[in-house]
Parts: sequence; C-alpha cells; structure tokens
Amino acid sequence: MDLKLYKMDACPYCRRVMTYLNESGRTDVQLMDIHADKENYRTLVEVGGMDQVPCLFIDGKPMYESLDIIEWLKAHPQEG
Ligand SMILES: N[C@@H](CCC(=O)N[C@@H](CS)C(=O)NCC(=O)O)C(=O)O
Repeated sequence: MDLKLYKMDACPYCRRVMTYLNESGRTDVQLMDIHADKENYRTLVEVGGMDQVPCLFIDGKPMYESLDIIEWLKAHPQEG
C-alpha cells in the first residue's frame, strides 16, 4: 500500500499525526512537506482538492482530518 502524508511543521494537526507515527514506530508512511517542496503543495491541492493538511494519500486517494487519519492507520497496521 502506498501511503503519503502531506504535512507542514507549523500545523498542530499534522503534529498530532506525526506523534502517532513516531510513537507507533511506523515507517511505511512517506512524508510530503508542502512548504519544503512546492510540488507537494500542488499535488495536495490538485489531487486532494483542498488546501488543508494533514492529508494522507492512500494509494493516491486523499483522506483529510487528523483523527480520521490516525484511526485509519490504527486499523491498517504496517505490513511485514
Ligand atoms: N480538523 C482538521 C484541521 C486541519 C487544519 O485546520 N489544518 C490547517 C493547518 S494547521 C490548514 O491546513 N488550514 C488551511 C485550510 O484549511 O485551508 C484536522 O484535524 O486535520
């Protein structure tokens, strides 16, 4: 499964998801910083449809809302 988290450092909702990722030790989520790379920002808006982070792309399909993202990650543990 391809997992990409669109995020930015200053966002408390992104930090909430990052805290979960760090605490769980999960390593299968690629981090896509929207400030560090403008291409990430463009993809977020064009594919996701909203200028809002955090957003988890699950096999290319966007999921917004930090609590929904954490819930989804918990329900779908890292494989392998
Ligand atoms: N309820 C959302 C809030 C996300 C949110 O407000 N993110 C801010 C950054 S901290 C944002 O992207 N704001 C820009 C916008 O909503 O257009 C969540 O929990 O993920």
